[in-house]
Amino acid sequence: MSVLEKLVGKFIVIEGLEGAGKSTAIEYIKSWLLAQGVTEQQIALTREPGGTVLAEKMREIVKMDIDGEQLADKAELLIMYAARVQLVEHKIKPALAKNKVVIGDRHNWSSLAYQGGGRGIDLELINEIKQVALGDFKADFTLFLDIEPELGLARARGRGELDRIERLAIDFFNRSRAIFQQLVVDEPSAVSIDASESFTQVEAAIHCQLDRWAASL
Ligand code: T5A
Repeated sequence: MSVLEKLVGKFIVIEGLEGAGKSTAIEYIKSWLLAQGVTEQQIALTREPGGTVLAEKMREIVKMDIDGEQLADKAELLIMYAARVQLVEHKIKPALAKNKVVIGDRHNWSSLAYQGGGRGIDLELINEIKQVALGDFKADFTLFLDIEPELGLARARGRGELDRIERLAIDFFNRSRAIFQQLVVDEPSAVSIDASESFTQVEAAIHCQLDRWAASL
């Protein structure tokens, strides 16, 4: 079977803190896929929360600030999963069934890191909700872009105003990062990339890890 045949129908996810360079990295993954012979039409991009009309509405809710009413932590968690089910059922699974390669800007790990590590919601509870929402559905390959929260937030700030989550204290992001770092150790089909490096170095590291993964398929 050729590399191209092995790649189709795969779900590749990029995870990491704010400003780690996930949107930028998606372009590197795309260029690597094109070099393997995957066509533009065979590539589907998604982002979380969001990616369908209804899931984008849910994204607006988690991003918005409302005077006098805070979004409860568990409400935030459940909205993340509601948006995720919507995306998986209406976009990701149908695309994979058509033998597309799906590149996800964030997926399940973000909930474990942010709502689990950051907000302090029990990870077992999150895994139970994940099981109800998605069953055993998971990424085929995860690239975790690891970055110091201070550097990531500085990059995100350079891009524009920070939103409700991005304005949280640095400790929140340190706790989230620790969960991401543990998840990547525990998951054989995941790798960590040093995202503090230059654009060129991050691109080379991503392409190298994708080559290794493809060779293992
Ligand atoms: N969330 C999400 C949860 O709490 N739980 C969940 O389950 C999920 C799914 C999503 C928010 O929701 C939270 C997490 C988030 O707070 P978002 O707008 O999608 O919000 O936020 P991010 O995914 O964090 O997107 P960002 O745009 O902030 O970060 P990216 O995509 O990682 O970074 P990118 O590529 O836009 O780069 C940021 C800046 O850095 C530069 C870029 O040019 C850009 O200006 N840059 C570099 N600069 C120097 N060197 C490099 N190597 C660089 N790479 C990029």
